Amino acid sequence: MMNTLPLIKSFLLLMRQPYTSIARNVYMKQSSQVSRSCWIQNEANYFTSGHIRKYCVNQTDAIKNPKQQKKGTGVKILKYISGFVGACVLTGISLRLYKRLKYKLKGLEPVQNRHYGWKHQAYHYQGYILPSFVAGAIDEINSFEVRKDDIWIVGFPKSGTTWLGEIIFLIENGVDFEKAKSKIEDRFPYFEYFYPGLKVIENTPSPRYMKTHLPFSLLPSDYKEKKPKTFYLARNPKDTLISFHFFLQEFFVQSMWNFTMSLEDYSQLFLDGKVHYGPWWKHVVEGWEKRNDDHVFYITYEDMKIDLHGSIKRIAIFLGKNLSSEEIEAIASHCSFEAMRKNKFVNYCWLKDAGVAKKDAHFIRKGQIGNWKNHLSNDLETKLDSMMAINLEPAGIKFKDSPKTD
Ligand code: PPS
Repeated sequence: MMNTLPLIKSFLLLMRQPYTSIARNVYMKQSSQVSRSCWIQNEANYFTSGHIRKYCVNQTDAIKNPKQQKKGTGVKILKYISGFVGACVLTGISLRLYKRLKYKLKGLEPVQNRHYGWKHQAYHYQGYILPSFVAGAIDEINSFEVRKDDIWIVGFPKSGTTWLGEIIFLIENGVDFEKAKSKIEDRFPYFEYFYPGLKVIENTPSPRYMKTHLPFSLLPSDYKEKKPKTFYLARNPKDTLISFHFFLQEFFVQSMWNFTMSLEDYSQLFLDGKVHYGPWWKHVVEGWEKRNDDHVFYITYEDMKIDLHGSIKRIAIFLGKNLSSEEIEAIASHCSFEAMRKNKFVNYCWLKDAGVAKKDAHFIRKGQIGNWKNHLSNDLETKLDSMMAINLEPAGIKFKDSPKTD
């Protein structure tokens, strides 16, 4: 060991600070107390830096006083821990800032709203509010390869997209109910959702069916060129709002976003255009403006509710299929509210089994026109009417009322 001493010393001189303490510890373990003490004194002469000198003197004291040494080790451990924690915090902050900058460059601005909390952020993007999982996939969405023979449903959340999806799927698949015996999210996926995901949809053989809650202006850039057959589905805002509020309260609550907002607060958020995929009116006006495009079929929840058979027939004609009255009847009966509510392939009951939704929740909940009348105050009703008067009337958009009220 004695032969290696000069080597260690030269090494220490060369490397100065970072490796000093490591080499010192190796040495300390292997030499006697006296020689250690002498060596440390010598070493103090070598190192002129104030920091090292202080360290060496401390070490000498520590040898003389083992209690002090123990205390010193404790302080050292604390220093390492606080250094580690500090580094983690700094890394976290840097990553957050990096993400923010990256998003900013893409035109995504986080929504400053206490209701969204820090876990479940929403982002402003080209005039809309997007949930964070959509914001995170914005590049993949933009570059998604659309095919001419795709069939799309575009509609604000809770407009009846699952219902319309089941109708289209049956029309497209020869009214074969056996083919409809698998989960709807696999047969008619939610385009921008993380299940099954854009990659899976991209690799699905044609014809592909997909539904999206994105407005027309945010569809993949390829969409405008390919012009696949698209259904735009709209629903009156009052029922949409009530349905959305129930959905957020009863589904996905435990895992993602502990949604506790009152209907009053949520309605205000809706009126401010700040719910996910909002502003609702902007979304609907965009859909309405496309209604005369050859590849677009504009339909409302109310149309389907008031005349399901007639709606199925019109949908089939748009898809280029000629259905017999028996086939229309069979689809209407399979897609009635009662039948769909019981159908495990479309009612998302597996979300309850997975513990994601409340046990007594129903995705296919009321299925009515005018259910809002049981929930909205007069004040909110007036505010929603005025929102429609300002934003929909100039475009000439109207929603049919319920033939019978609750
Ligand atoms: S989501 O989460 O955005 O995909 O929801 P979406 O499927 O678009 O809309 C859900 C609402 O559609 C109602 N629904 C039906 N109504 C009548 N008949 C049938 N067959 C039907 N299927 C679904 C569903 O009940 C939701 O509306 P509310 O008002 O909550 O009942």
